[in-house]
Amino acid sequence: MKLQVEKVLRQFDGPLTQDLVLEPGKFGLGHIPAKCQPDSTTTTTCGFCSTGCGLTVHLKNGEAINLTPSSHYPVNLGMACPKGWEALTPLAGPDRATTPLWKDIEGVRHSLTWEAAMKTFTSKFKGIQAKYGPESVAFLSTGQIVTEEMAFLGALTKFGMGLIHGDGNTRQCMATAATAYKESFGYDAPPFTYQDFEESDVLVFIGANPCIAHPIMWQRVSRNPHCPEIVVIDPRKTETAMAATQHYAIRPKSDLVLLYGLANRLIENQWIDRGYIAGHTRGYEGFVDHVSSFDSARIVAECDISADDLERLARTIHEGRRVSFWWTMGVNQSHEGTRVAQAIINLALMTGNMGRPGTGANSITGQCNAMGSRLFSNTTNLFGGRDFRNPEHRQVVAHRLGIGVERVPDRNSSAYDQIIEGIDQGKIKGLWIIATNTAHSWIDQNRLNRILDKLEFLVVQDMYHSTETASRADLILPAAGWGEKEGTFINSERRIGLTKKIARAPGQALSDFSIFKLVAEYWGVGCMFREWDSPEAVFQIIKRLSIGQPCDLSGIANYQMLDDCGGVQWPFPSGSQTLATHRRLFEDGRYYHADGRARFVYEQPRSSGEMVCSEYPFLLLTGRGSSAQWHTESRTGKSDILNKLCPTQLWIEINPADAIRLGIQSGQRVRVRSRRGELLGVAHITPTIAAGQVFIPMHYVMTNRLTYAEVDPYSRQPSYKNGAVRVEKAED
Ligand SMILES: Nc1nc2c(c(=O)[nH]1)N[C@H]1C(S)=C(S)[C@@H](COP(=O)(O)OP(=O)(O)OC[C@H]3O[C@@H](n4cnc5c(=O)[nH]c(N)nc54)[C@H](O)[C@@H]3O)O[C@H]1N2
Ligand SMILES: Nc1nc2c(c(=O)[nH]1)N[C@H]1C(S)=C(S)[C@@H](COP(=O)(O)OP(=O)(O)OC[C@H]3O[C@@H](n4cnc5c(=O)[nH]c(N)nc54)[C@H](O)[C@@H]3O)O[C@H]1N2
Ligand code: SF4
Ligand SMILES: [Mo]
Repeated sequence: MKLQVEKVLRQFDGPLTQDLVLEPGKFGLGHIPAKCQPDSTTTTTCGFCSTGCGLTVHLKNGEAINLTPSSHYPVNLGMACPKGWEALTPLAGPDRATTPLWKDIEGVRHSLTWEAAMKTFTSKFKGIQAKYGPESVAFLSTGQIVTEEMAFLGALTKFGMGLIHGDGNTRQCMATAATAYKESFGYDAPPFTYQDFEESDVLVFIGANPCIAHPIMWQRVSRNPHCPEIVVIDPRKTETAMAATQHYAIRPKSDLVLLYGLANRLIENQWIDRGYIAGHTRGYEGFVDHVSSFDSARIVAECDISADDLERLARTIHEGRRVSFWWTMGVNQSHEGTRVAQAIINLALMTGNMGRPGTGANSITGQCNAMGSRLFSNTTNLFGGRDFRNPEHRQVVAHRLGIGVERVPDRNSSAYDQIIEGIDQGKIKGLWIIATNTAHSWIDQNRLNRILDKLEFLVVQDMYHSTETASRADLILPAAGWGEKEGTFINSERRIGLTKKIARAPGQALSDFSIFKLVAEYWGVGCMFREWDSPEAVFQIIKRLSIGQPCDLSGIANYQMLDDCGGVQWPFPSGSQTLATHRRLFEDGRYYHADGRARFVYEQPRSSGEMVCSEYPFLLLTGRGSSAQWHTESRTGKSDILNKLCPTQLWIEINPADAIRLGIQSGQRVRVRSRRGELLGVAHITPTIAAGQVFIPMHYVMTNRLTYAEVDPYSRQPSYKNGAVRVEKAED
């Protein structure tokens, strides 16, 4: 063990050496050297959104000096959004964490060596576990590190350190879609390929604003040669809604009623595909009964849409030969999001819009590796989409990893919100946060911060020491970021893409992979991870874990193959004969339930726990503000160029009628209050937001002071796009 620790430290204590860069197969450095000649280029995959664009990296002396979009990558076909073009800039941020940092009792930070940091990490967490039990330490991770790192973290914590509870920020984002797919299809399987954007003749976007959040997917829509009908269902007249052919500005959170009403119209008009329903689904008769009470009058009353518009929408779906349904956070982030997602799936099933080009019930993912997190982070599912509670699944995983099956927990982790509650109740005392900025992005922030204060020991592993969460940490572990390490991401269309080391991390920052390796050694479980010696070695382990699962990717030989093929979509089991550039699921109409049939899943709509009232008369929507801003802005905020592409101050979108009533003018300071907190921002008066609603982008730290903490009961995903607020002119 000693030898291993020294090896890791020797490699990363201090700046990287040329030797190290050229030494293949060690901690993220394996793939570059052959191609990394001075003044050469290489390719990589973007580390912001789930589109997963290919980028061409221009290198000088082996280091990136510039980026351009790759013209041959099947995802983006030569295009990139501003974040992709600017992806190198955040690496040079002045607030990069360059050594481990320890906060003393006066709150003063001190640099530590890695060795001291690891000793502190293990002694503190082990001490907490000894005092309060193994479950008193938990972790929160991310959809933004490579799959190999996620898998390492999941195996290390759950099989090595004895943790039960660890969740990811994908809970804030994709949990609803994952839950919906599992129940409906029998597995968490987004079925589409990006070519479907170009092959549909009707595209229906529900709670999705791809012009801002997935601009290159939107570019693919723009390339559609079939003059498609583009339908947007979003309470706001977003950039995407403006570009659509039909926009339905429904009442927020009325989606479930609308979609059941739509299903009812399709049934009443006999605009359904009986053959598909009979051949490939189960539960249709009950669904027909269920939606029968959702008549037009009810839809008009509850959704703010006219009967004519409802009929037009139903007819558009009926007349489309290739209809695709796309949803994102306007659906997932809702108190009943799982059922809304399934209502979308039901529409695709009942109209036979599955498995053919240009069709599908398609959830667009968010972060660059949301799909990797869903399948291989070992948080909500056991590796490969398996179930912790299933003894056979535990046995398979233990066997393939060569560990005792008793090391595999037989319980699911608490979800993110339950981990936070666990801290509040004093059950969780130690928390390790990796690559997510909880203190900014979690819902009902003032309460969250009060709860985080109860922790005995908080470790934050981040690229920057200045994030809202890192600022609260007892120990900061400095992490290398995208571009400073290698591994794979899985994008929205299930494509596994390679990302490479094209820059050196500053100071003593280490890749998350190397940090996990160090933790394993210092925790005393290094011997369990001997085979986990480089990202590519872990990729081979992941392949092994995937065998026999729908996400089987064992046919991908190695990283070189990913590089040569422009990424590979799962499934790709070993022995696969051909590798098509674009593949969709369910072409044979067989789903992953034992009987091969998809399920109709439905339930009565419910009200949210917070409604507008006379004291808080506005409904608050939050979401992405601009294509130049990424989440909590720890990365994009470093770029002068990106900062010029968006307003610098928190802006509040208010309808003109409301503004007149409140005496507010554009550019004036406005105070927004909820039952949980308040913020100040600048009024942006625009008819794109309906009267009685306000929209505030999520990128500003104050936004989540206002949000109302309610989760979908099945996915436990927070409902970020709902809550009652009061708006008033702020005194100067
Ligand atoms: N530039 C940029 N791009 C990003 C990100 C980023 O931070 N910045 N983040 C990435 C991530 S992780 C994610 S998850 C995606 C999110 O991508 P999107 O989900 O497309 O973005 P949002 O703005 O969060 O929400 C989409 C829309 O939902 C609408 N909405 C709100 N409530 C309702 C409702 O009740 N019903 C319906 N039908 N619609 C509603 C909002 O008005 C909003 O326009 O973006 C990804 N891409
Ligand atoms: N009000 C409101 N809140 C929301 C949402 C909303 O729509 N409205 N959307 C939610 C959604 S969908 C999401 S996905 C979340 C996102 O919320 P977060 O995950 O909190 O947002 P990020 O800013 O992406 O945080 C990632 C952190 O990881 C760090 N980091 C980046 N790369 C690396 C790396 O390689 N290693 C390590 N160790 N650190 C790294 C970054 O510096 C940053 O601090 O926000 C959620 N919060
Ligand atoms: S669309 Fe997403 S993946 Fe493509 S360049 Fe922009 S941020 Fe990167
Ligand atoms: Mo997300």
